[in-house]
Amino acid sequence: MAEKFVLATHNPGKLKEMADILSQFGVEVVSPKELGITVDVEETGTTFAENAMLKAKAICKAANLPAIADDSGLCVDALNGGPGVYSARYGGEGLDDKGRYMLLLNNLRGQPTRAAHFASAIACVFPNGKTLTAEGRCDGTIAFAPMGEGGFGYDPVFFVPEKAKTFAQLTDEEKNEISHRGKALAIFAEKLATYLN
Ligand code: ITT
Repeated sequence: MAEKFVLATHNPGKLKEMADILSQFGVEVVSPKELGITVDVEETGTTFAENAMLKAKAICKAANLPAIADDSGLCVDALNGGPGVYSARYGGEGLDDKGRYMLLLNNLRGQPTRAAHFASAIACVFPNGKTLTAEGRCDGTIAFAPMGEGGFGYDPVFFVPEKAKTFAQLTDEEKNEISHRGKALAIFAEKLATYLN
């Protein structure tokens, strides 16, 4: 695929995963940073799909290139699906990734269920206005303590029963094979190939 796509994300962990996964499908990408684009998109949507579309539209307009965005989050059953679309802002501005997952562990103390899933919505917007979308999810549980050093965000506390490991204990390849983002991008890549042909 000769056309270049700009990845509409400022999250370095997400950017690396998206670039790695998309390269397997022959999709060439650049980061907003490489293009000197600093647009900060307000995520005013109530769903992952809405927020992904907002980000992809804004970055496509700024770059005049097709843009691919991911909006994702961790949905915890005992928290009625929270933090969900608020995952990046859980606990307020002052917290880092570790602060957020430690807060989550605290808030789950004594809860009868630790079931959770990660969700990812992908949106791609072309300068001609055409859009493509895809979604993926990965089921798991919230661990009782953080384990592993890999990945980013909530990975140290997201436990995948089939692997008997947290996302942070998997290699990048292992995570991408089963993750919400890996699944969503695989579906997206198929739709993209159909569209470009
Ligand atoms: P961009 O909007 O710039 O892409 P962001 O981090 O704000 O970056 P989101 O609004 O989609 O992105 O928030 C998703 C949050 O959900 C992210 O910051 C992580 O805390 C969490 N998250 C999503 N996918 C994850 C993954 O694979 N592993 C761990 N945490 C993840």
